[in-house]
Amino acid sequence: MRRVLAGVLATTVLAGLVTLAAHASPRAAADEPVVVVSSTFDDGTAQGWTSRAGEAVAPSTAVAHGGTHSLAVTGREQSWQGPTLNLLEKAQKGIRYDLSVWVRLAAGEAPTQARLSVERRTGGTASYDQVVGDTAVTADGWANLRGSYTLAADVEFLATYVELSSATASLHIDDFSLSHTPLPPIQTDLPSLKDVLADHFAVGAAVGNAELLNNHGQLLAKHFDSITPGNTLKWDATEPTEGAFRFTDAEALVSWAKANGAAVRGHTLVWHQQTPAWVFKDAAGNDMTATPENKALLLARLEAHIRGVVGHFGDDIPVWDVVNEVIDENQADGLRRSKWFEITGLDYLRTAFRVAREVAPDAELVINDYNTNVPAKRDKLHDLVVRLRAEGVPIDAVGHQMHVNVQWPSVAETEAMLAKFVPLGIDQQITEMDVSIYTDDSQSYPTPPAEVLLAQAYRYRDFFELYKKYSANISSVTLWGLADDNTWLDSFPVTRKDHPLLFDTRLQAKDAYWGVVDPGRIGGPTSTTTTTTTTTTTTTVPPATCAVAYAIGSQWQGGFQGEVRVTNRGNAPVTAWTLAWSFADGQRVTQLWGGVHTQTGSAVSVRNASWNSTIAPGGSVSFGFLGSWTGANGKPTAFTLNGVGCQS
Ligand code: 9MR
Repeated sequence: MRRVLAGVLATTVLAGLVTLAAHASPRAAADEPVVVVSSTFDDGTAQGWTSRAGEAVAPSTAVAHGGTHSLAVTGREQSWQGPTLNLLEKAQKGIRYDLSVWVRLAAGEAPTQARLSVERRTGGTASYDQVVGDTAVTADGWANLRGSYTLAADVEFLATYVELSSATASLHIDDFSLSHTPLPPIQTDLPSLKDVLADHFAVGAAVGNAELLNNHGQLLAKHFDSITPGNTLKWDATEPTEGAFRFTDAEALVSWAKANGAAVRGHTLVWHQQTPAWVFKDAAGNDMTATPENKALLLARLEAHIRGVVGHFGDDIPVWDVVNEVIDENQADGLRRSKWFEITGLDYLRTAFRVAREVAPDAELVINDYNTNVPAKRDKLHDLVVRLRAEGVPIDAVGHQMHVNVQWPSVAETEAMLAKFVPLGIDQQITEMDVSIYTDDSQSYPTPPAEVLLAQAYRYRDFFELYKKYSANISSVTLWGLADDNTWLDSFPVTRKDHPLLFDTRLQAKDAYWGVVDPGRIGGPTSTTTTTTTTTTTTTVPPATCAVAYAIGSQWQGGFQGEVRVTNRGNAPVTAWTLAWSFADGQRVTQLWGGVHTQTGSAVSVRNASWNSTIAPGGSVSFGFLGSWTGANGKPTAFTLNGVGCQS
């Protein structure tokens, strides 16, 4: 099974509720968790939980994590058997849910491992998405399985379930919860990365299909003009069994890209990971050894795979990571000892590029690798590219993954990496960049320290400055993820929350974003993850030289989104501003972007963010906020800018 989302996110564990909450409202207030399902079994029923296939589930008082009951599961005969709950009417597409369940083995059972997964079916085809991977469980205590899941497809069946590595062990589960925390709107008033970088190179993000939807999709569309499917074009996703191609997920991404004017980077045709076992079985079904027959069979499979995948998408995918991670600088010849290499030598590389060029003559063909800044690896990659191109192998570009961190590598070493390939006259692409906040495996921050996030912002600034310097040689820069809510670094090299991207877990711009867009704004108060105080100097404006437009963008039970535009009608710039008003109906601002707010009673005061402190004559600034209300939600009618009344 493929891991869909890493799950080390803060989940609100809610115990004690028995009821199934009504359908989650996407208009619930941002940042307050909404519990969609809570199963405590304390009413002595199974609360909708059933067995997957014939095993018995029943409320039990033998053990309980909280309250009086758990759910006992007995009579299992297969490892995949276990308790399951139908979520079809409960979970919505495009919402990131937090799932949590407590698991304990029945008395006397030997320790084993438990997993939490989701089964979904579309058009009769089942997919199994793992939410929480193997977790040690015993009969002596409760283990918590907790992770996140976003449904990205239309489904006719949706259920979560717990399974064990042991085929027969009996178990208990308790205090299951399915909840989600609504996201604030994305910041629409920020410069788009793709506009800021338009003169230099395309800017991309690697995504899963869940990130094409709702707020994630809006953020992706606003900032990126290239997208890379993180997993859906890999061999295990596209040809899980020989000749049976599956393109549904990748097709959804390609359609989205077309509709939103983004290019697609195809990733990846040949890799030593995420390749199904059948690829390396010989004609008799045994593991291949290096024989001429097996070499011919493997190359034929490779050719069929590339014809199937590249041929399917044709012009819709104009660039392919044809081969991924084939260099091992610790080998004298620099070549990774993968199954591909062991059985075919260099011929898998020759075949892959030749066939890709035949099937997609106009596509750009890339050799992609990580740690290409490391001099030994860089040089081995360089020499391989030179050698193969001399033979006529059609390699058009070198992909530098750039999985880096806040300290490593140096900009100088990275520049040497780019410079090394310039004499080849070959295109270069940054294909998988992220900047981990960690510099060794022992670190783990419950909350990322402000100084580390600042250091990260300066790293982004420095790397993007370098890329711009080489922009004649670099056609695209792709980040390996959209926002910090979903990054492979949450589970690599150890499990801990990382924050390696430009947008935070609530999809708001980080200082890292400003590092790319406008380094002068690093450390400004718009950042949601650092606290920096700005000193404001007040410029007094003459009377009635401002105009304020206050609008309620949307309103729902108890909450609303406000949008405010302040225009300078005077002849002099306003170099720092504070806008004040009073709410008549007891409303409260709960979150604000594009400024810094305080509220005392009904009096609201919003001062500028660091980056919008100046309002030119005739110019305006905007900010938005989320608010709460009860009873009435009248619009304020009187505003002051720096203490002076405005038109409204
Ligand atoms: O982001 C991908 C993650 O979801 C997979 O679990 C992982 C392991 O196969 O692969 C990740 O992407 C990798 C990419 O395809 C190649 N370079 C390294 C990336 C991070 O592991």
